[in-house]
Amino acid sequence: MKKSLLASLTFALAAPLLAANVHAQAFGKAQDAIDYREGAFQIMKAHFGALQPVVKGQIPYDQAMVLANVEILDQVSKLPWKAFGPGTEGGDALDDIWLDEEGFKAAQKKYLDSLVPLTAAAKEGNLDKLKAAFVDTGASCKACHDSFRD
Ligand code: ASC
Repeated sequence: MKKSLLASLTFALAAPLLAANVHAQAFGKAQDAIDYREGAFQIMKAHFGALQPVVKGQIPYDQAMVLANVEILDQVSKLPWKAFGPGTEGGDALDDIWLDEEGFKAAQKKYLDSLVPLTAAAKEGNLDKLKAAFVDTGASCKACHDSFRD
């Protein structure tokens, strides 16, 4: 009993250090984290941007093309956030990301939530819904950039 309590306490104290260690392993240097998140954002930009001529009616609507882009956007959108760990300030990131963690989390959530109707519209093949969802996702990108990107 005493031994297991000690073990639990040791684990409770060590867990944050283990988590920090996992983070350090994922990104050996701060610049690796910056490169990783910027790479993810570039991919997101390319696949969100691919929808723009569709919603503007500049190219014919092609459901398979839209869905392929939205699915990549959806997957890659999971990636950049863990690369904003402590000590990874830099790039275009404003310090407010680390000073206002809750605000940054809320902005991430707003963006990720906006992908749900975007994905639904892409799957349904509904261009009107796609247009509306595209505007909402773009607004959430811009809102986060206005607050947290230089
Ligand atoms: C894009 C892109 C962004 C957003 C933003 C929307 O295509 O690269 O950062 O849309 O401009 O307002």
